[in-house]
Amino acid sequence: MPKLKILEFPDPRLRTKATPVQVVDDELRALIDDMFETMYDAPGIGLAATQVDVHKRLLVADVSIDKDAPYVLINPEILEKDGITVTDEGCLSVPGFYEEIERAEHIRVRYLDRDGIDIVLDVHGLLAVCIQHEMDHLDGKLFVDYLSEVKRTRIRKKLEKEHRLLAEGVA
Ligand code: QAP
Ligand code: CO
Repeated sequence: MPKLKILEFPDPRLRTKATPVQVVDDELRALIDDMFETMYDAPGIGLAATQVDVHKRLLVADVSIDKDAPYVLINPEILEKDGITVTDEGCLSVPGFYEEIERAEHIRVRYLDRDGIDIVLDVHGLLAVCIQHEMDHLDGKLFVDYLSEVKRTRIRKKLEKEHRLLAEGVA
């Protein structure tokens, strides 16, 4: 069983703007481990702390096939972006829905790793897309915000109905 519960759209807590991490300590590393367990269990390729109702600027990602390339980004900042790429994106907080989203193809990102070491990394492809998606979560933004209001409303109503049925004990 994963330790953490993932908030689902349209939960208003997903709109919280996360605050910077002040210290990278063992307590934070325990949260990071729980986030990886929750992400791998789902299974997913990225998870932001916001999605587990912890409003700190922290995300985890692993886009590898073998699930052996974990990334932890604490207080991430994008220094540079270029190019455009379109990806069929999903989100653990919007289960069952996938849409094509445009993002930068390449980013240079600065962050602290799980040891609190300052890193600058050039990333492209799916990992770059995933980091941008997860960084949006830290600002209370979801991929559905890039869609038309009609599409977003349709997704919201379907998930609200699912949540209602689950609460009633159906399904
Ligand atoms: C973000 O999303 C991402 O609907 C991470 O039923 C996704 O890990 C960035 C998932 C794609 C770029 C491309 C979604 C699992 C996982 C679902 C995820 C679902 C089960 C989403
Ligand atoms: Co997401």
